[in-house]
This record gives sequence, C-alpha cells and structure tokens, in this order.
Amino acid sequence: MRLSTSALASLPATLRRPAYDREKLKPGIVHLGLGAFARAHLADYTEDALERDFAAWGIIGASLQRPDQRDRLKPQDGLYTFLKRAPAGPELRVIGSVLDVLVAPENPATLIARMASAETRIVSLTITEKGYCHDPATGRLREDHPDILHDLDHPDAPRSAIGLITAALAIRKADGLAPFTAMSCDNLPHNGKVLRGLIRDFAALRDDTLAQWIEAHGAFPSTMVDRIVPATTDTDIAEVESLLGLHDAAPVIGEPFRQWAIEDVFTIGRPAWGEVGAQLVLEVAPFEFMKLRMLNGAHSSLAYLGYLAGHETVAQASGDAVFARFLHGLWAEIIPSVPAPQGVALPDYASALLARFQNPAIRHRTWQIAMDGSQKLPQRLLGTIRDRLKAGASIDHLALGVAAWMRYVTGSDEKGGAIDVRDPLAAEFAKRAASAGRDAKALSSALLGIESIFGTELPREAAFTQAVETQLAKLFQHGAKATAAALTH
Ligand code: NAI
Ligand code: CS2
Repeated sequence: MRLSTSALASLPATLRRPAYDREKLKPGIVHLGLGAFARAHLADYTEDALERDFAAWGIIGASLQRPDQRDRLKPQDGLYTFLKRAPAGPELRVIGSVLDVLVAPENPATLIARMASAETRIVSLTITEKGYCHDPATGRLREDHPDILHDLDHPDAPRSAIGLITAALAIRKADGLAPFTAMSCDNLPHNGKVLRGLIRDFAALRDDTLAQWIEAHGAFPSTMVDRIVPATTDTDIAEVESLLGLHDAAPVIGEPFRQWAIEDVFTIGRPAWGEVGAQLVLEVAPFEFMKLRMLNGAHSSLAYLGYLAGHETVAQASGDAVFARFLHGLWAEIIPSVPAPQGVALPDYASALLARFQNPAIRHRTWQIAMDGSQKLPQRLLGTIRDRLKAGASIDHLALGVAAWMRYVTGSDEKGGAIDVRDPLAAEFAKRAASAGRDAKALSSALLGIESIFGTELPREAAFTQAVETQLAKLFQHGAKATAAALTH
C-alpha cells in the first residue's frame, strides 16, 4: 500500500505524523527548489511550528526543472517520510507541511500566480548555488546567463528563480499587495543580501520603478542552514518501506542534527520557527562564516581528496586516520579566520563536525559534494585563504583542498578511470585540463585563470599560487592519501 492521507490511520500509533488538522492547513509559503534538503529542514521546522502554533503556513513546493518530485509526491497527497539516521538507529517521521508541488517549466504562469497571491507571504529557495545566475566571485548578476537572457525576452514566462520572483513581485506591486519575504536557504554567504541584489538588478533591467519598489519594501533575510541530507537512493526507499510498512516514493534521509539561523526581517510574518529551535538573530554573518568555512570548507576538501583516494562516502573518508588528521590541520588553519558566534567554542564545533561526518549511518557520497565546485570554492575555501594570506599565515591544508579540486576536475581519477564531473563549467575545465596534461604548473595556472571562481587578485598572490602548484604536483606524483599524510601541523 502507498503512503497517503487515508493510509496514515494504518501506521503504528507511536510513529510521528502531522499532529494538526492537515485538511484545514492553508498555504503561506512557496518554496522554489523542493529538493531533499528543503524537505528535511525547512519543512521539518515548519511541521514543528504548525504543531506548536497552527496557522496558514503550508508549503507549496516548486521545481524549476523536472517534474519528478511532483510525480512522486502528488499521489501521496504531498506526504513523505523523513528518516533520521543516528548512530543509535533510525527514527521515522511522516511530514505533512508540503501541500502541493508545481512544475515551473510546465506552467510558469501558475507558479507566478501562486507567488503573487495574497495567501503567499514567504517565498523560500534551495535552488543550489548555480541557480542564482550570479558570478560566484562577486555575487553579482550574470546578465549574459542564458536563463537571464531568456527571462528578459520572456518576462511573463521566465525560467530562472530570479525571473520568476521578479515577475510575481511586479504583479503584487500592481495589485497593491506588500511583497512576500524572499528567503534564500542556500549555502551562499550573506544569501539574503545576494538575493536582494540579484532581484533588484534584474528588475532594473526591466522596469526601474519596480526595482525601486523592491528595494524600498522588499525583505530578503539572510539565513544559515545546516543539516546533512544526502540524496535519497533506491536502498533508502526500500528501507523506509520496510520500516513504515507503506511504500513511500519520496522519502528524505538526514542526520539528527539541525541548525537554522535566520535574520528576523519578514514583511508579512513567519511561522513559529523560533519556538521550535531556529535562531532568529539580528546578524547571521557569524553563523555563516563558521558553517560555510568550517563545515563546507572541510566537506569540499574531503570530498575531492576522499574521492581521489577511493572513498565513496564522507563517513569512510573522515574515518580514514590520514584524512581525519588532515581535517584537524585544516580546521587549525580556518578557525583563526572565523569570528566565533557568541557562546560557541570553535574547537568544540570542529570536534562535533568530525563526529557528524563520521556518522556511519549517513551515506553522503563524496561525488555528490564534489558537484558544482566552481560555485562553492569561493565561499568555502577562497575567502579563508584571502584572510590567511592577509595575516601572513600558512595555507598548506587549504591549498591542498584547492589542489584536490583541480586534480578532480581533470576528469581522470588516480587509477586512470573517468570521473563524472558535474559543474556548470565542466566543459571549460576539460578544455583547460586537456592542454595542461599532468603539468602542475600549467594546470594550476590555467584553472586559476577562471575569473568567476578566483577573481583577479588571488591569482596574483605568489604565496597562494605556489602553494597550490606544490600540492597539485604532489597529488599527481604521490596521490591524495600520501599527499595529505605528508602535511604537518
Ligand atoms: P537536490 O538536488 O535534492 O535539490 C536541488 C533543487 O534545486 C532541485 O529542486 C533542483 O531542481 C533545483 N535546481 C538545481 N539547479 C537549479 C537551477 N539552475 N535553477 C533552479 N533550480 C535548480 O539538492 P538538496 O540536497 O535539496 O540541496 C539543495 C541546496 O540546499 C544545496 O545546493 C545547498 O545550497 C542547500 N543545502 C543542502 C544541504 C544538504 O545537505 N543537502 C544542507 C544545507 C544546505
Ligand atoms: C555539502 C552540503 O553538498 C554539499 O556541498 O557540503 O550540502 C552540506 O551537506 C550541508 O551544507 C550541511 O549543512
């Protein structure tokens, strides 16, 4: 039998399911990019908030690309299972806060109308770093981006999140409605400020008065989001079915840990997230720095080094003593660049991160984290490197993280096998790698020349370019594990 509203009654009484009258739940949030993370984080917090303070905060999800999420959730009335995997064992919860899923490419007007509706008070996003059509090094809108060019030509049928949000805000302005709050939940530094700039700049390309209205009345809270949520596999689906006793085509898997720091600026209210563990703060930056640099910087470095050393998952790579030691050395380089949030001891935070990475119940593939490095490196490693260079401090572990990315994007692993490199710039990497071969100087110089990743200043810093070139030469010569083992700290 399939998970559905009518099937809920067949579940064991102890199994957590919506503890509010879901038939009466009205929508209040549109979420763009309804992937695994949003359903294990935003929707989980919102489920708790609805149980605490029932109000019109149901979520209408939207995919801007494929219909698969909608096709899996619609037959289940939007219900799905969240399987929390702790070392002590699994914990199931059926989540009901997602009411429906729209597919933008099928009918952008329907999604825009939903966002423009007075019912919609928040539009949130997890569209991956590449979904913002921005330049990762500067955070500015890429006006030459194919989706942006398309949306300027087709303002009523946009395909980018930026175009869709702007089109909906234009209708709200014309209808005399307040703008919804646009809340990014992606791993970008000051994600609210970046989103505000992108929407304002895109609107200005269409209509200056709209841009000014958005700038004057819009709300774009920055957030720091954290929960490790690997992509769901067929094995996960089978395990959930055996635990639940029902078939769920769209479960999500995650760790028990969750954290959410949110700048408390909302135009028309928000769910009771603060009452269920989210931190409503004036300034998200300390939380962002800490998380993006210490968790995500380590995640990306470990993903490239671990993959090259033959580790399929983060748990396997961080469980390898050589890479656990590398992580300690990396955090020793990162921590001095992170202003600790009040009450947080960063060495303890690092120890907690290692335990989270080593959770054997979470099968987070190094290959998945390795994706889209061109969109991730600036905020995860390069900002820290700039700060360390300014301080005249060592960057050997950080440079090895960048060098491992370079080695990875050549598309050839240490056994000569092909690597399926997923990145908007994958073709560019392949072209530059083909001409450089295994020459560390040529390859590092070619990749450092990609301005949208490294900007113009950093590639002029000899301390940086030489450190990366040295580590890359060692990777070619000795491999990832021996190169990491040789680092001292
Ligand atoms: P996912 O692959 O399950 O979902 C990604 C969503 O983004 C999909 O709906 C996809 O259609 C959409 N998308 C991809 N490229 C897009 C584009 N160019 N334009 C518009 N939409 C696009 O991935 P998941 O796990 O949901 O992660 C999504 C984002 O959430 C991450 O990129 C990150 O920023 C954030 N996040 C993820 C965490 C995790 O552990 N998975 C943890 C913390 C943050
Ligand atoms: C990961 C993140 O895929 C990746 O790039 O580093 O999604 C990571 O799992 C989250 O940021 C953890 O909160």
